[in-house]
Amino acid sequence: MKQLLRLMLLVTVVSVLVACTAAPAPEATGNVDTAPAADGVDRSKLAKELYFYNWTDYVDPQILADFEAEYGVKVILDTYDANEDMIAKVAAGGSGYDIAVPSDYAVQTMVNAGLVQELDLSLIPNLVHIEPTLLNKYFDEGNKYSVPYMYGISGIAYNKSVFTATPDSWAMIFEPANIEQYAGKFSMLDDERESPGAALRYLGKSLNETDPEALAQAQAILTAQKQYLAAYNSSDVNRKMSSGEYVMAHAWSGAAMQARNGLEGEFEGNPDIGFFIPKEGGMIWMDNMVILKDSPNAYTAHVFMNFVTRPAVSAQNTSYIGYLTPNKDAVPLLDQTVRDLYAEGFAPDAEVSKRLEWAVRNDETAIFSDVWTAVKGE
Ligand code: SPD
Repeated sequence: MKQLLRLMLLVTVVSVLVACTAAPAPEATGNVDTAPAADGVDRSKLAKELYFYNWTDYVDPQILADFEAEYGVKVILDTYDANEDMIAKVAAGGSGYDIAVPSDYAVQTMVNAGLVQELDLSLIPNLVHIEPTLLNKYFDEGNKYSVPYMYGISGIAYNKSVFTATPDSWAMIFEPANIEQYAGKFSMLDDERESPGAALRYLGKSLNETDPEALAQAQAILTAQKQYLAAYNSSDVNRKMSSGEYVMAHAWSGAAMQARNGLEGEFEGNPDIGFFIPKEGGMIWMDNMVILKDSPNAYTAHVFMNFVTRPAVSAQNTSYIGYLTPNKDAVPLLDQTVRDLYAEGFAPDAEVSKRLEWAVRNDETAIFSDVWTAVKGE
């Protein structure tokens, strides 16, 4: 009996020791000095690190440094260049990321696949600064899962010193007679919704068209174009346009803006770069912060989302990356250079807005993966 009691005592002592020395949980390991501060953030609940999975060239490093200075949380950034790549990595499980930034239709995909968690909107009061028409969008009514990060448009970036006439059509980048002479000097976005979508608009169709005949025509346009392309490229169009390696490119507005304006600390801008949305129309899209279902640091992720949605932070971030902020109270704070370039076509005016279309996701749109695989020959 005595031996049994001794054994039980030993087990209890060992358990207590293990509990005291075991690795701490991911969150609540950071700053344990204060209770909730005036800003409502409970520092004792913050993690030391936050894992942010975002698009390439899509955040000003300074705002990450500012977040760390204010909250003591280091943001570890990893990047991707396509929604589908990001989703595949997250879906595989154990990614370790806390926040990702899917585009509109990809938010729906992630919600349907159970990859994201519902937000506690009481922790994101800065949502009041978001332009109301960019909340409650079709891909996340009520913003139960996502907070708008940046939006943009997809068109053609071009070098004005090469093209003397002002271009206005997708023919510039699709018509064999126009592109032969620029073989190896232009690219299309490496994106299963963007490039087929551009070809569909060139054909006068919706970029969400899934009619097999229309898709076959779009596929034929892309296949005929392929031999002249330098690459399908979504990662460094900004650098290659800026350096002159490409003379034109299917591009996101912010990548074109970076080619024109430069990216501080990364590369110089090129004053000859222009950007336009073809008369046949193009895509408008919005990228949104979500917290992954298996995020180890969900409280800290909410605090980061609220920080990024402060008007001054969003304005600084937008002035650096050159996309469009959904934050209405950040707009008056943007750099004048960026606002001047918006007026030159790097943002849509009322007229251009009429020919923009959002990508939607439904049971039929999975066919775009097949079209894209066939075009790329993978
Ligand atoms: N380099 C940042 C790119 C952001 C692009 N957003 C995705 C648009 C998807 N149609």
